[in-house]
Amino acid sequence: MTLRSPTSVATAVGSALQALGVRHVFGLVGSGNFDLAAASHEAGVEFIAARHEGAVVAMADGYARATGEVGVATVHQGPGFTNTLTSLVEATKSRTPLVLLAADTPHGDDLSNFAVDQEAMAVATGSPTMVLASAESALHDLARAFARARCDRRAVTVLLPLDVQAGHPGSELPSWSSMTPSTTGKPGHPASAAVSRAADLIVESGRPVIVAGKGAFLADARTDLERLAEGIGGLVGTTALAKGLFRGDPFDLGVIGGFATPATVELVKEADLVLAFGASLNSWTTRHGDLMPPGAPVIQVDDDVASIGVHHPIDMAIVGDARLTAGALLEELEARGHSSPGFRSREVERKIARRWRDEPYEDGSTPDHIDPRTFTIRLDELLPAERTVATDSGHFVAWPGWYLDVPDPHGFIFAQAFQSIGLGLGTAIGALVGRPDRLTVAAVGDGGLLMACGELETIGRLGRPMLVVVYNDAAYGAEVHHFRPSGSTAALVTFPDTDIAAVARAFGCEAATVRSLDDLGIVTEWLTRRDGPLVLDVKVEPSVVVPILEEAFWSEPEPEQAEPE
Ligand SMILES: Cc1ncc(C[n+]2csc(CCOP(=O)(O)OP(=O)(O)O)c2C)c(N)n1
Ligand SMILES: [Mg+2]
Repeated sequence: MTLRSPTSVATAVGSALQALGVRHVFGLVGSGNFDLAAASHEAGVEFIAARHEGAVVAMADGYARATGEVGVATVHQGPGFTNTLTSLVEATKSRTPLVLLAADTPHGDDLSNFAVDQEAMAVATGSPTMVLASAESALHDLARAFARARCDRRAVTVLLPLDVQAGHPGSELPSWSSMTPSTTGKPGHPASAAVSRAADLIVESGRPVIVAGKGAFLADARTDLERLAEGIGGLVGTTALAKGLFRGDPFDLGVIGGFATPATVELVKEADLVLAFGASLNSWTTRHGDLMPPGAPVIQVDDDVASIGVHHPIDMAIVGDARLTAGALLEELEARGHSSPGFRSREVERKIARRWRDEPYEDGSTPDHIDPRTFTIRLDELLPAERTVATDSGHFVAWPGWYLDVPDPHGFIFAQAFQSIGLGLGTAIGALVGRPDRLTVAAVGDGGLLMACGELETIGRLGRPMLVVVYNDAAYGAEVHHFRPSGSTAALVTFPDTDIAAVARAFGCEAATVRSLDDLGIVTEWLTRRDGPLVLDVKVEPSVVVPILEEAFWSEPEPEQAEPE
């Protein structure tokens, strides 16, 4: 069979990507997706080659999070596809708008080495899955996949069997395929009775707190939520996924949840009403419920009824878009003549102004290791405000979560719905490609870095300005700290130190080892030229442990994902 026909489905799909508005495709090419990738490249779509398919999908995921556009990935059939599974689950759980174009063995061919039931696997990840059934309908199905990804915010898998790819496409890309969704893809007007009941609770409250999640960010609700908060005297805060949403607001509590400052914890506990907008109130946001003010009613606003009351008990639900509901509530309260200073006082404003960097700590640095807090506080001062911070998973994540500010939620790529390590480097590369106007900072542990180490070659090859910060404790630190209290040996989760700077240099990156603040001169100097990637192998003092992890690990977390909608 040949796939080289200029009029094959493979080439038609590749060229159609340009017409669908795709600017970048992340991929790893084998014979099964070569023609598709080459055709898209020839059509003017930039192809970013990765070194592992797990990173291919992570890159498309990070790209979508950083830009708001659909991330597009392509892989070879069989092992090329199975290598994507972990990052595909992450994207699926996170409702990332993404299209994965995976080659597949021809219909009915079970004898190929590459044969495996890809459709069953894709379905098992939760990804809406389409198998291109015929050459006639191929472009129509492709358009449907993109519409679903874009408007419904889903990570869609499109399987392209080789026999269909070799056929002649029977139709053009349909004209509706360039449709753009309304802000959230849903009408989302709240019921007026619900708005009225919520207003009753708000009028009675003296210390309301608004928790905005990813749903509020996607609904573009910042201004309306701030106006509502001002009208009712409320404080505002976000989930981790909406970090940065209220940046600059004097009554912004910052992240409510695992990354919350002591002042935020104290103030949230004093609230007498919690209004959650597009936030599912999962166990990370509520710290297993500990953060929620006892006895205070909780109103949850979400345009997806399936998210209501899933993680935390609530007193009232409003099914509606976060922005429209905030506007409707404000209108109702204004009609009632309600306006209150509520929780807003000079004293509260002063308390809120206290960030993590203002909390005292005893510097644990030694001659060979730097205290990760000391390092990250200085890094935050050095970096430009226009930045994207993409993190991996692990014990270290608190340091960037606490100390690194971001300009808005597009600038914080926190792909933790599946809580996998090893995806952070890929999501950071996606953000780098999608938002070259911001400085991309990948914050990863040594364990996560080594899992995705081949992508250092991608970073070196791309040669674009990007900072990779490796919090290197020569251990799976999260596991060391997890099992320490039970007296278990750390031998299984500690390793000899790896010279990550040397590894990075071998892959074509500029790199430096950091053991003290004196070693950060290179960052200042590099920032003035930003002529390629810089990898920092930061030898962090392993005895500095995040207190919140102790709560997270030793208070039996619920078995659920870290996806605050
Ligand atoms: C794919 C995967 N494998 C294993 C784990 C379990 N795990 C969670 S954190 C962690 C250690 C991460 O080590 P590192 O990246 O060095 O960060 P650190 O915890 O040391 O700061 C491990 C193994 C996981 N979450 N995902
Ligand atoms: Mg580590």
